[in-house]
This record gives sequence, C-alpha cells and structure tokens, in this order.
Amino acid sequence: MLEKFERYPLTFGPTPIERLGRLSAHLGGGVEIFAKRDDCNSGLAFGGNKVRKMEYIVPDAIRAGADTLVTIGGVQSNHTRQVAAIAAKIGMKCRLVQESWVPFPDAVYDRVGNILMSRVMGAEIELVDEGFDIGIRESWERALEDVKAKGGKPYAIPAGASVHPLGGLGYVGFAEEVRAQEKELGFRFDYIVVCTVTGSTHAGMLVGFARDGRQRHVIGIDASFTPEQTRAQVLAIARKTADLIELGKSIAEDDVVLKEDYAHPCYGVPSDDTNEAIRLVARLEGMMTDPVYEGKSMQGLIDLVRKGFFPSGSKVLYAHLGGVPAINGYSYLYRNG
Ligand code: 5PA
Repeated sequence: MLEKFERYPLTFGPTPIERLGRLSAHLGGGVEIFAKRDDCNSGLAFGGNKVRKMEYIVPDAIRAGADTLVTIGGVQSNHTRQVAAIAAKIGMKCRLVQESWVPFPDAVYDRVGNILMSRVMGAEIELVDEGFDIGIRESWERALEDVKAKGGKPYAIPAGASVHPLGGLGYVGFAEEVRAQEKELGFRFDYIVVCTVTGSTHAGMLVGFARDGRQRHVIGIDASFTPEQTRAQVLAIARKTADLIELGKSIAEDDVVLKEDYAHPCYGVPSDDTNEAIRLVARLEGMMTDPVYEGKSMQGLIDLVRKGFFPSGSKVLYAHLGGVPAINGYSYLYRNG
C-alpha cells in the first residue's frame, strides 16, 4: 500500500513481536497477549512511534530544502526528543516548543528524560507556559516565523507529526509489517491495542488494518483526557490517509474505537490504576511502560482482559510505542518502586 511513497530509513527494520506469557497467565490465561516492540525500533535516542512516522516525512523536508525541523510538545514530549534525534542524524537544526501540558510538580521534571536528551542533541528549546491541546498552537507558528526571520528554512511538524499530510503513513506500514509477521507466526491477531493522543498512530493502523477488515479490532486507549477532540482527529487523519494511499474503502465514524476510561485524572498524570499496571508488567515481564502513554494503554488492556472484553482464546497485540524516558520526570512518585 505504500510503494509510491518515499521512505527515509531511520529504524532498524521490522520490530520484534514478543509473547507476554507471564502477564497472560496472571490475567487468567484465557487471552494470549503479545507486544510489538516499537519502543525498540531505532538507535535514534531510544526511538519510538514518531520515528516510524518520520520515515515518510523526512524525504519531504529534504525535498523542501529545509534546514530546521520545528515541532511542539509537552515538557516531557517523546515526539520532540525523537525529532531532535532525527534532525541531528540528517544534518538539520531543530527548534522545539515545549509547553506545560502536564501539571506535575516533580522537582526534576524539566531537567531529565526526554528534554535532557533533546538538549544534549543540540535542539534549541523554548519553554512556553501553555496547557495541553493537541491542535495547532500559536507558539509553534511563532517559532516557525522566528526561524524564517533569522534567515532559516523551517520545516513544520505539528504535535506528534499527526496532522501533517503524511503523518498517517508510518502506521499503515506497521499494519503491513504485522501482516507479514503473522504469515511467519502462522496465526492472526484478533485485536490490536494502541495508545491514542494526537491520533496518527491509531489512524494509520486503522487504515492499514482496514485492508483486511480488522479496523474495528484496533482498540485505541485514550490518554489525552480530551477524547472527543482525539476521536475527531483520528477520524480526519484516517480519512485523509485512506485517500492518500487509495485504500478504495471509506472509513466510517464507527471504525474509530476509542476507550475513554483510562486517561484520568488528566493527560500526563497517572492514576493508581495506571501505576498498578506499570508495576505489574514491569515485575512480570521486565517490560517498562511510562506514566503518560503506554502505562495507560497497558492499564486499559489489563482492564479489558479482566472485564472479558476479548473473547476467550483471543490473541491480542499490544503496540508498545516507546516513551519510557519520561518516567525519569516522575522520580518522586516511584521512589519506592
Ligand atoms: C505518544 C504520543 P499519537 O500521538 O500518535 O496518538 O500517539 C500517542 C503516543 N505512546 C503513544 C507514546 C510513547 C507517545 O509518545 N506522544 C506525543 C508527544 O509529544 O510525545 C505526541 C503527543
């Protein structure tokens, strides 16, 4: 489905699928859980889902003759860290707007983890005191103007690379990759669980799995706590991406399955249930998840298994999208494990 699009390789190749046997057994053994390890997809500053998306965006930035990648996120954004790494790798400058999306008081929040790495990789960082919003931000538009005013050639990458016209392609590729791996494994996954915030990861998967009719088996777990905006953004990106790749099928509103029960108390702040999920999977599988994204989708997965949402015998693929560096910003919370 992606042959006509240029791809700039930034990942190691197809990511491994790992069976989470001890977690599956702990949850009763009726459902078999696997993880697709997109958290281990690249050597670029710990990788993650944005690297997969950016493989289809970088050729456009190069074609445009840009010299500076400009993007936006929260203080502990994984996306901005991955864009900083990619800019370094392709020899461009990087300008990051980092807003106060998360009301979290840890003393080292703006010093460690993602933002630390972005600073070391040479990104120019502007901290802006604005709250969470997945839409287009004035601060980001100002940064683009500023780069231009200083004689640079900016390339605009919106939050999470999501509403970029090519932002959905990377996770169409994920679905293609899973299909090829299913052939080798000798079975098909019944459900795919994914964390959803700015929407292009979910949207890309939805389009990719629509090819074999599995779009409603992509279960998005909202971590934005603004689920209506996220749901609308997933649908819009999925429709644009379906047109772009000439899917030949239309995407219906009901194709976006988004579970809204796990994002509380707000974006970026884990609940007790999130922390229980993070500790459980860490202690059973040695697999780390973070308090902003993957801890919440893991919480959702565990709850859905416990509630019997997945029929007995189902094979469920948890998309691990990265994000662990942010846990350093929550050092006080986990001071006793
Ligand atoms: C992010 C996003 P989407 O934004 O494509 O819906 O992906 C959600 C997601 N898991 C899931 C991890 C580890 C993520 O980092 N991160 C954003 C960031 O700024 O880091 C875009 C919000």
